[in-house]
Amino acid sequence: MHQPIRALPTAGSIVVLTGAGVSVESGLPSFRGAGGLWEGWRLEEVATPEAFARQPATVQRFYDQRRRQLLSGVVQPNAAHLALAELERRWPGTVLIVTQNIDDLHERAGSRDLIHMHGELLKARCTGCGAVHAWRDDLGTRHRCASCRGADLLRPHVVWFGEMPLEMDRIFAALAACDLFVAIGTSGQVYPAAGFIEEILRHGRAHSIELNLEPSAVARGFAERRIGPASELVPRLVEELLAGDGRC
Ligand code: BJW
Ligand code: ZN
Repeated sequence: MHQPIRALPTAGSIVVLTGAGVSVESGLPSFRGAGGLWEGWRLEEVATPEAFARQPATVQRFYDQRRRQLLSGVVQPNAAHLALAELERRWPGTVLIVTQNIDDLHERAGSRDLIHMHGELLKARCTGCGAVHAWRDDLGTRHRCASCRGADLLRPHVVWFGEMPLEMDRIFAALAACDLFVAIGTSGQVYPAAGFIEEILRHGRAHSIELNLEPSAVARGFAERRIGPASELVPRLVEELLAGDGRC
């Protein structure tokens, strides 16, 4: 039923879904492994609009610390980010990366066709007028919007539980049309991303591969599962794809 990787069309279209696991080896912790708690809070207590309404200073501190860490200079793209950027440069078809991550490591590695479905840490959004601003400093609770100059808070431009992820129409169109779907370092516990493999199976045309340290919650849907660190598995997969042995 599934096409083996060697039967991919030479100029086929590839969709890559990435999760926190792709950035772990760059020094950014994942959400659900060890260290999944932040200052004793569960993620669901700091990543919801209700939490932001109740305790804006705490939620801002969570993101301010992560923004500082991202910009510290210590955190850099790893071999997995770099290999995906190389795939986009050299693959004769299309490579779309759909990341759930709010870091900018794919961009820094050189990826260009990229959707941040859960938003971006280096942007802030006005809760009044909705304007989105590039943002590299702490947000705290005292900054005001340069567009409307209103009294409403600026919030991180990220997607919290209960909010609609970004660019879903484009993502579903790409899933429907792709020849290969690869999921890297994501636990398969958060929807709608966890449901993308179902979408692939429903369309019945793409080969699918999961790369993870351990099988995700939705691993059984994938045609192939490869177990190991992203920094090793991703460069190996990219090499195989670019070698193109026996592709039609
Ligand atoms: C390695 C590795 C290495 C480690 N190499 N691998 C009941 C049932 C179904 C759904 C729902 C439900 N109740 C509520 C919902 C919906 C809800 C949801 O899914 N909740 C679940 C908890 C059940 N979803 C939503 O609310 C979403 N919106 C929504 O559904 O809107 C309606 C809609 C309907 C239909 C279509 C479209 C929309 C919004 C979800 C927003 C998630 N936001 C967060 C925070 C973002 C900002 C931030 O970063 O702070 O996004 S939560 C958090 O989880 C973050 C992540 O992007 C997301 C996914 O986590 P990820 O990336 O999978 O990380 P981990 O830590 O879980 O896993 C890491 C993996 O890496 C592990 O597997 C490791 O093994 C692996 N790994 N090291 C390779 N070196
Ligand atoms: Zn505004």
